[in-house]
Amino acid sequence: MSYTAEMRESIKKVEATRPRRMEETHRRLTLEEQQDLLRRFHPDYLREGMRELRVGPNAGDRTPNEFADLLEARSRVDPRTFDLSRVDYDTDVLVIGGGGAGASAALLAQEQGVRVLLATKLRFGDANTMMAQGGIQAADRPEDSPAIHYLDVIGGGHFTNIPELVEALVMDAPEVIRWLESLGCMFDKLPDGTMVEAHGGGTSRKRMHSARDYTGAEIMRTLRDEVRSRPDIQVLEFAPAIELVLDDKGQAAGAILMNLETGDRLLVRAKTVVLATGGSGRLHYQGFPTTNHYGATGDGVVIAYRAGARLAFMDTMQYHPTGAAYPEQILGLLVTEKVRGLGAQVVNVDGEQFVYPLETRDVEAAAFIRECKERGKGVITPTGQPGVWLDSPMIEWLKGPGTVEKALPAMVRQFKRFGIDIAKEPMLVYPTLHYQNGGVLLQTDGSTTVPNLFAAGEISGGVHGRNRLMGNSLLEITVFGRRAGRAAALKAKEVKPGRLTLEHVLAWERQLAEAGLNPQIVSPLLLPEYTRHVR
Ligand code: MEZ
Repeated sequence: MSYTAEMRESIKKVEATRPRRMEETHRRLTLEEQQDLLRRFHPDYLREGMRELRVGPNAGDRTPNEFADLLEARSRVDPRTFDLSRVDYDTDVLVIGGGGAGASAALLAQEQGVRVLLATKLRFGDANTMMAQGGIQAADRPEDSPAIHYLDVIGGGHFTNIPELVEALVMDAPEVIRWLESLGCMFDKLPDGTMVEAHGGGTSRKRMHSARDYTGAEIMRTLRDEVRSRPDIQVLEFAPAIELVLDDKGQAAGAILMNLETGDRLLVRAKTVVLATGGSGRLHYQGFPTTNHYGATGDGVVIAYRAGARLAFMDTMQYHPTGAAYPEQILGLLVTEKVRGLGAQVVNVDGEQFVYPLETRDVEAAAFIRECKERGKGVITPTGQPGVWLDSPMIEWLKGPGTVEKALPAMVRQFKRFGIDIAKEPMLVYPTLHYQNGGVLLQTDGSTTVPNLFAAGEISGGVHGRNRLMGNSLLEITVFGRRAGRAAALKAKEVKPGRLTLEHVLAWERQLAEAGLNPQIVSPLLLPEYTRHVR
């Protein structure tokens, strides 16, 4: 397929300015300029994109319309007729979610000697973890420290993050890297055995550990293999949770799962529950494409909210600046930030740099949108999609021939299928929905505001504040997955379970009615509309 004639004309300009640009870096924006850019161009600030919740613990808070509709929908379960006396599975810790956070939680829970059941909507490993590319942050070099990492995270989140959660994140990070290595994770290393570490947007030190540009896949492979090798962790695939079950003391006490093939309901009784169902990119806020896997429909947040869990930062989503804008077949797929970390600049239709390449993601994305929408300096594809150039051939000039193939094999293949050689030609990119900054409010041990309900990973809110830095999601899933798994297991040893009940679902129906709502849709969504075949 390759590029059209018009795009090739623009690429000539990119090539013409490259020698000059090699000598110059775009200046960084001041704080005032960043704030102005965000207010005017970041999708979070579009008023019509969000609405206030009318029921539940966060009534009055704003969240994207699509998420609000699901949070305020009806249950898939009829609480009047569901038979809670017929228990299909009995366990100590129920982990819901088969990505990196769920796997980490299951491992640490099992190490406490309790029974663990991990239930997941699709296959074990079908998760955003698998699709994370560029790396995982950890301050483990002499010139770095968790304190510096902390400052970067807080700065990246525009000083809105919950400080204790950030402290937990950065303090556990070096240990998490050692743990992953001990389980067999193969990080990139120099010939002398030291880790290759790079910059990401908003980092003041090189601390991004990677496995080429399939870091998430390598971490997920490692964690999944480890779970599979421990026979006392039971794994149930194609069994999404559709409702939490509480007991008559108001404690989380299990969940109702759905057999995705038959539609049958399965009741799991548990002493504690860890929710690790990931994000919600497949809700396509404001019509954005997404980097997320098909199951990212916000299910865990929905069922936690109905059970009374408080949410935080639900009005902020992350739009990754570099989603593929061309060819259309890969629209919205991730082009890793590592490309910019390796030195590639971002340029407009005339081949001019218009933003520092490693501003924090929200600022970078807003700058791309301004360049295309306000300044008219984007490149327009045959389907009308705007984009800007990510000048990947610069990496070969800066770091030597062959670097692109060596450091970015997944990217090379993603574009080669369409006749584009990213070592020689730039990639066309535009912001894509990547990550849910907010979610279920956590304590540092992963506990939530519902007794015996824990959460970890992208489902949670608070650690990143209003903007997450690259490489802190693979870190978050492992740090908080481990913490939640351990805490849930310890709690399970002392829990005195009560009688199972779905009273909270009845109470939810009453709240909807009192607010004058009569929603016709049911939630959780489970899969996006365009894959709809579930009962
Ligand atoms: O943390 C991320 O979101 C990540 C590593 C993405 C990327 O650009 O590669």
